[in-house]
Amino acid sequence: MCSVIITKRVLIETLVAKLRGLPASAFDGTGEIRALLAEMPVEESSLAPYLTWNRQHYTRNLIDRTELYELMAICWEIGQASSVHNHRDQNCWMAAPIGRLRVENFHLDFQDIAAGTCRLAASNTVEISPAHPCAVDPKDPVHRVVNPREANERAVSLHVYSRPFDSCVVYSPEQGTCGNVQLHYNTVFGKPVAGKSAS
Ligand code: 2CO
Ligand code: FE2
Repeated sequence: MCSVIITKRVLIETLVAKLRGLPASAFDGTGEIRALLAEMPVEESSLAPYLTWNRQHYTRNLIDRTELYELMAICWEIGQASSVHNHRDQNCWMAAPIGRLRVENFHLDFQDIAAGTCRLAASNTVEISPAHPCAVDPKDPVHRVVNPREANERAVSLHVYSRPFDSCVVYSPEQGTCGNVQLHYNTVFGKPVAGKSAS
């Protein structure tokens, strides 16, 4: 006999209400929010106000932001990927309510941000799907996210960052270079941000 576990999907508003009700301590480790995202996969249609697409770059769409956390939907066209980057020592959880994404983790041997130099090597790879959210490892947080061309479908990931951050360090493993970059939203609470093209 085999059994299949089917988890009922929730509206994004339900996840937001749950996150807003959590104490600060819930965001300290990675276990609690990861379990929450696995228990509460989000219903695709409730994300409609937050889905914008750009052929040049993945889009960042803010859904909720408090002092403790920010929640965004990131929309990935087929084949799009992020740079290799960190999260400014903030915790991060990712779920993929639409499509499947590959998280490629890197181990940072050394970095000198002022000099713009670093050395890092690929470590492991994790797939995120509706049933399998993941947390970035706070001890080894450098990664990139890829919507593989072979998957041949758009993907949407939900990101919880605690606390919010608006810049990160981007690395080139091949060239051994790194530097700060500013992060921008394409939409905020469902409304386009001036100067950020999306469709
Ligand atoms: N951290 C990147 C961003 O916020 C997306 S890659 O997944 O964590 O733009
Ligand atoms: Fe990231």
